[in-house]
Amino acid sequence: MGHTSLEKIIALQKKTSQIRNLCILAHVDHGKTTLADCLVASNGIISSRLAGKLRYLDSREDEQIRGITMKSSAISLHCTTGGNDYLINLIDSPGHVDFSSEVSTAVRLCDGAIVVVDAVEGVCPQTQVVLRQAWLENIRPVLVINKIDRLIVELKLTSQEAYAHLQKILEQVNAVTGTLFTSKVLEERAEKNAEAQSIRTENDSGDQVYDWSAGLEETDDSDLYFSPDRGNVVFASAIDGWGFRIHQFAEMYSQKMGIRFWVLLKTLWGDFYLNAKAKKIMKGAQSKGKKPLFVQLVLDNIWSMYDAVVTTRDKEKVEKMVTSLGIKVMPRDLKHSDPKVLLSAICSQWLPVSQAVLSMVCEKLPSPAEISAERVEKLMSVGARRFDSLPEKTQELKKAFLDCSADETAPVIVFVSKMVSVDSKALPQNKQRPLTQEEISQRRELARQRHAERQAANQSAESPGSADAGDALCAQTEALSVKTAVEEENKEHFVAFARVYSGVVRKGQKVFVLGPKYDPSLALRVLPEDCSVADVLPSVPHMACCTVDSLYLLMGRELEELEEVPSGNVLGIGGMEEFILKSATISTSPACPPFTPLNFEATPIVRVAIEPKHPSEMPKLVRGMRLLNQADPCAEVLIQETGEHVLVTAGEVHLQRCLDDLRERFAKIEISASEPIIPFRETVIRPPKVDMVNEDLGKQHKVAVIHQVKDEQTKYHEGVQVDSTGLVTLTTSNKMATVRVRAIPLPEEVTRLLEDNVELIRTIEQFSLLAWEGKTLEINQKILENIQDFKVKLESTLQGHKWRGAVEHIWTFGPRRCGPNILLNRIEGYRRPSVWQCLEREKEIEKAETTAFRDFDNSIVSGFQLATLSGPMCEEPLMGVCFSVESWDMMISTPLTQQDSIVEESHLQSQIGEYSDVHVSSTSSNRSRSRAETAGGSLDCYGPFSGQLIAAMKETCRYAFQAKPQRLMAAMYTCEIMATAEVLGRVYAVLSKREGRVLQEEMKEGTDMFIIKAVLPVAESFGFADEIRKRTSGLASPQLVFSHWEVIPSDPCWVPTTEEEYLHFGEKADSANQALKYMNAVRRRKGLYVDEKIVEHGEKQRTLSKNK
Ligand SMILES: Nc1nc2c(ncn2[C@@H]2O[C@H](COP(=O)(O)OP(=O)(O)OP(=O)(O)O)[C@@H](O)[C@H]2O)c(=O)[nH]1
Ligand SMILES: [Mg+2]
Repeated sequence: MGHTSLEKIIALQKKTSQIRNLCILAHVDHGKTTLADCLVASNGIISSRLAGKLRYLDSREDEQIRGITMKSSAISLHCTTGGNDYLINLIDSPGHVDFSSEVSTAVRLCDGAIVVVDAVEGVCPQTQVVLRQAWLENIRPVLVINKIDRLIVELKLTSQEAYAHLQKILEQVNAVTGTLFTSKVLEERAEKNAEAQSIRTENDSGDQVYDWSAGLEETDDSDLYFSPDRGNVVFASAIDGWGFRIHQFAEMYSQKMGIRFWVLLKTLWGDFYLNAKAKKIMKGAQSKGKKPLFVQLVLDNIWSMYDAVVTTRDKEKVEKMVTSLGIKVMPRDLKHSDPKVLLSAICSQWLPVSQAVLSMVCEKLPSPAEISAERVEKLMSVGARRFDSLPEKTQELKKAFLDCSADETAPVIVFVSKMVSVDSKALPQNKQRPLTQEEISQRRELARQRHAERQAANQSAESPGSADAGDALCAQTEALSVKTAVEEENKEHFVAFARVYSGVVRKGQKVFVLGPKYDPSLALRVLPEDCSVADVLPSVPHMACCTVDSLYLLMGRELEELEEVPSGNVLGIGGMEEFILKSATISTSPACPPFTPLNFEATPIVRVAIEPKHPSEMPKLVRGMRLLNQADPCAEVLIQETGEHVLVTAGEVHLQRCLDDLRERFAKIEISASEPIIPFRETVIRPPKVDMVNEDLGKQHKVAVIHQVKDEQTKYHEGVQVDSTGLVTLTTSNKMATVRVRAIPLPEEVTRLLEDNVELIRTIEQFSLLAWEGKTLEINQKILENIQDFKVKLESTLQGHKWRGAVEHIWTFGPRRCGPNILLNRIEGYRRPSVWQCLEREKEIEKAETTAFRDFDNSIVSGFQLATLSGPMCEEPLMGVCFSVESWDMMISTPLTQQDSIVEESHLQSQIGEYSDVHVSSTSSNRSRSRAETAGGSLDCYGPFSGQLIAAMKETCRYAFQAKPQRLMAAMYTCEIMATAEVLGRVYAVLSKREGRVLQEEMKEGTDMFIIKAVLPVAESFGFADEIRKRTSGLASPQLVFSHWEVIPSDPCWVPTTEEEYLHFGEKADSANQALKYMNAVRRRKGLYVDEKIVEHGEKQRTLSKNK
């Protein structure tokens, strides 16, 4: 097929029903980019001989060198199937975990996905992740089982074995989708049941039995599963250029054998065989030991082709096959020394993979116009907000989404999922276009004229001097223009990677750019009714007006300029870098809500501090980092309090790419990056029952430890008391308030629960904060149920005497009001609105008690937030700690007795002198007095009272923390390593050297591979993948995914105390203490005091042997 013209694509862009927006998703290295190559080659953009070798969409140099994709890139293709023309907007995504955020940005813009699975490796961790991502975005997947050639050439399976193997893979993939589907149906079912129950409970008190499976039976799942007879599975070998659906074979054999097409289609995949005598298709191939139809009619053909071409290289047989298939093969391919060349020359004509995949895509994936109402609501309702709580005008836009109309009147809605930085050279306006025939002849004419003039001038040879001067002038102006061109080139250009959901975007059009935090209800209140972008408008937070500079068609490595793009298409928008940081919504209507944030699967966890080699280049670095932040969906750039510039990335490979980008593209300076900064968490645990040599610890010993703590503490602060149970009492500097706090370790399940529900906690806290101001937040019913669920789970895990009623008494969570630590209100008599008040909407929300305590409630919360943000061990955040406030007293002054009044200034009188302790349960008159006077207290020499309270609370928490056995927690990765039996030992050696722990080892069915699941501390992970690859000669390559935090068992503050411990560890106990090592490393990095002895013995060193 020839190169598709731009005009053709522009024409197709207008036919919404003939557009398919799709992405290719898979585990790393399963052949996405190779498959994309085949599809690209079908449009004549690259030669079909190079398809699979070029990896055209991997346009970055490092992508080519490393052989992995690092960013998603789009290309528009044209295809014809079933007599219709289609426009395919294809996005190739990376499979490496470090770049999974790029997958999220791609999936958002699509309606369908091609999921590629390697026929040998089967379903891998990332395959599951991408299937889940596709599911979460409500896009429809189709399956390509790739690399089938490996089954023949590498594993040397027979066609029958291969069939069994393929069946297993299909089952695995369907099992993953099945789990996603059932969990969703059950959820919906539960929702319905809950509604029904609330109605029923009013008139019926009998026991209800709910049939949970009922939902599954009712719901139609036929579209969901992959099955060759439904036409959503392609079997392929992208590298050899072939691929097919069973449709193709069914068609072929129905003509050949005279069996009806649909009968063949239903029986080609499955337990059916051909009874040659009876000329019938029968069931039960397996039990009767017959060859299934799929093996006989499909696989055997392919197997014998490979056998003839690759294995036996039987020329005659090949020629026979070629003629029987009616294919033309060039003589140079026939003679080529590499049989693979001949093979792909034959196969790509016999069963072209591009045709199989493209026809499946056009048939099975929805067009943009078929967007479901459910997906629209999901895209429009941000976080916890209920769709029907959005302003009316916003809800009306749902129709525009569903219509997907390209009418003049339709509002423009565009979503930008990421910003791509492009070289200015790649922009179409700066590119040299191939000249048309006319232009070429024009230029030739001009050159001829010029030449003739010059010759005429030379001949007359009047004044050679003046001609020189003219030349010099020319050279000068040329140099000038070159300079400006260079400057222009250095400027970084960003193109927004986007999709139009409604309306038509035009060049020069004015639009609103809405940031992710934009609130349409707020804007609609501020803006005049029916305003448009062209009007002069008051400023609204997170909204900007701008003009669309340029529109591009994304063509892999190239961009083509467009004048307008109608609804349903993927496009690039230029000139938005000033307005959009990473993602945004563009619309002509201010009622448009920002789209829900992208689902990012990867947690950025690897941090490094960055410095320019030459300090004077700091401004360039700052600018470079800003650009990097904009260009990468997942990288984070921070400036720490210490002034360090910190880059946070998803993993080692991602880090490397970001550093390369900074060096070569964004900052263009030499930079040096620190060793990765490894995050830790600090926690407390229950007092251990045994000591380091596994001896039982007596009570006495524990007391000794606590006394030790107490001794240390009294050195730091005079107002601190620690009792033997770890209850810390601290009084503010002005002696006006005293708090008593105890730190309690949270059970592990609770910590996990808190971590998993960060979003819910955020919503809960947001509700409480708004309620404090007297406002309410409309929360989605489903989220309310989740909150209720979360509460019930917390109650069931916080069991036992110590935790009685704890859930009701939760004051807040921290740090940042959503972390995995809890502040408990155990103050007798102090009642504050519960954090769960969002659940008690129907009941009247308790009126907040207006007392002094209420006024300073916030200070206690802030103190707790600060304490949990950085712990006393090495200023890392806390995790899994509960701070229980046992009492909180505020002292107020009573009028001074005469004999004590020596103070001149009257307003000071109220603060110095006799204080009486007013407990919380004091009378109301006392309370009001305390309010007035504590407010007066803000004038004392210790600074504002609320500030003192914050500091006091923070210190109390820190001491309370230190009064318990403290531990560090390390971040852990999980990894799955696939390795053959020979290299298994080496993989284990590397794992154990790096303190990894193997969780599971199993044999992959049908292969000789082992899958090892292991956990590994992040701190030990740098260089791990490389080391494994080296030690196993590249046979195993792990991917590391952040999984959880784990307590490091050794105590960093441990010193030997018992006799046995002295015996075992020696007086200094300087044998390796992993936790201490980590802690000191962090402290050193942060410039904190490190308790290390540099000189152990002051006396002069003796050389023992000589002195003897
Ligand atoms: N034997 C065989 N190898 C293949 C096939 N398709 C791709 N490969 C090889 O698999 C490797 C990975 O291919 P890519 O296309 O880069 O894989 P990818 O899925 O794009 O990888 P990422 O983008 O990094 O996730 C390359 O070495 C390809 O040559 C196939 O059908 N058969
Ligand atoms: Mg790739």
